[in-house]
Amino acid sequence: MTTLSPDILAELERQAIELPSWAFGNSGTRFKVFSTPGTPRDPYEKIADAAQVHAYTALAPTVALHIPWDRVDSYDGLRRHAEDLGVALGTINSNTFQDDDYKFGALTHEDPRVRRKAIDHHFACIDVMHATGSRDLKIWLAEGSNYPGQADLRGRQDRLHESLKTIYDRLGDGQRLVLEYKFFEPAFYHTDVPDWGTSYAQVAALGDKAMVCLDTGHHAPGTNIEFIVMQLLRLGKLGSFDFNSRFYADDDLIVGAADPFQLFRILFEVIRGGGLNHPDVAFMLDQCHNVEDKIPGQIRSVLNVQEMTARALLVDREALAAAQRGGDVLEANRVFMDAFHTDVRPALAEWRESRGLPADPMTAFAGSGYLARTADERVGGTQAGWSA
Ligand code: PSV
Ligand code: MN
Ligand code: MN
Repeated sequence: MTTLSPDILAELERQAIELPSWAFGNSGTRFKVFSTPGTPRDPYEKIADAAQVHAYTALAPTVALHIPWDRVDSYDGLRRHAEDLGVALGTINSNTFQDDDYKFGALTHEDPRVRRKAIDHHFACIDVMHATGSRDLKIWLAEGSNYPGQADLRGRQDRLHESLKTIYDRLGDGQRLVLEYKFFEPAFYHTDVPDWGTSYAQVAALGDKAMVCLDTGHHAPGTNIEFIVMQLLRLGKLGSFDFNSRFYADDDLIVGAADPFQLFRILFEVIRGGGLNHPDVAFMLDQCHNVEDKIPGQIRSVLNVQEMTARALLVDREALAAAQRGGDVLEANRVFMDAFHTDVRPALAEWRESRGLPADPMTAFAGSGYLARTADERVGGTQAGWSA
C-alpha cells in the first residue's frame, strides 16, 4: 500500500472545502427539476445537511450562501445555528440574474436606476457578511448580449468598473470581493466578464481586496485551466475556486467525475504555486445534484478533491525539476504520471480511521439513517433556485 508521509498528511489535515448551500436543494435543467424526499425546506436545513458532510469527512467546515435564495430573518441566528452544528458560514454569493429589471444587465445596465438597484443588492450582501462573519463577496454576473450590435461592449465595461468600484469601496476591513468569469450563458454572443483576463483587469483596477474566482466549468472545451491557475497565483490574484466538472458546458457535475486528471493537474499547479492551504485561496464547490442524492454527492465531491490533492502532493518535485532541467521529456512525464496513477484510497482510509473518522464516509453516512429520517420529517422541500 502506498504510504503518505507526515508532511503530506499535515497538508491534507488542513485542507478545507466550502460547500454551496444550493447543492442541498432540488435542482435540475430547464426540462425538469426532480425532487428528492427530505430536501431542505429552508436555509437552516441546508446548513444541517452540509454539517453532515463535515461530520463524516472533516473536510468541509464552511457553507456558502446565495442571496436571496438563502434569505432568513436573522443572519446572526443562522450563524449561531451553523456554529452549533460544527460549521461556519462562508462566502456570500450575490444574485442579479433573476429579476426582470436585469434583462439587459445589472452592474452594466444603461439605466443608472437599474445599476443602483444592483449595487444596493451588493450592499445588502455586505451587510449579511457582517452578520455571518463571512470574508468573501462572490460576484457572478449574467450580463451580456445575444446579437452583434445589440450592446455597446466598451460602454458596458466602463460601467462595470464604476459599479464594482462603488461596491468595493463599501467592503469592510478583512472583507474581499471575488469576481467570477464565465465564457457564455445566459448570454450567447458576448458576456461582460467572459474570461480570466477580463476578471483580472477589473479586479486589478479595484485594489488588493479584489480577486478572481475561477469556476472550473466556465471555460471553452479544451482550455488549459491549470495554466490559468498558475498565472493567477503568480499574479497574486487567485481568490477562489468554484469546483465542479463538466462534459459539455457548465454542467455543474461532481468535481473529479468527468476528468480526474484535469483536477489532478489543477491541484498540482495550486501546490506548485503555494496555493494549497494558502489563506488567500478559497476552495469551494459549485455543483448541483439533479439525479443523485445530495449529501452523498457532496461527500463524494470533497473526497474526490482530497484524493487528487494527495496524488498531486505525491509528485516527486525534485525528480520532476531535474528531468525538466535536463530536457528529459519522457522522464518528466513519467514522474508526473506516476503520482497521478497512484492509488491513495487505502492510505487515506487508514488515516481517516486514525483520526476517529469513518474509513469510508460514503458507507458510514448511508448506514446512519439520516436520509430516511429527514425524508420522514421534512415534507415540501424547496427548490434550490435556478441553477446556472
Ligand atoms: C454561474 O454559472 C455560477 O457558476 C455562479 O457561481 C452562480 O452563483 C452559480 O453558478 C449558481 O449555481
Ligand atoms: Mn460558479
Ligand atoms: Mn456556473
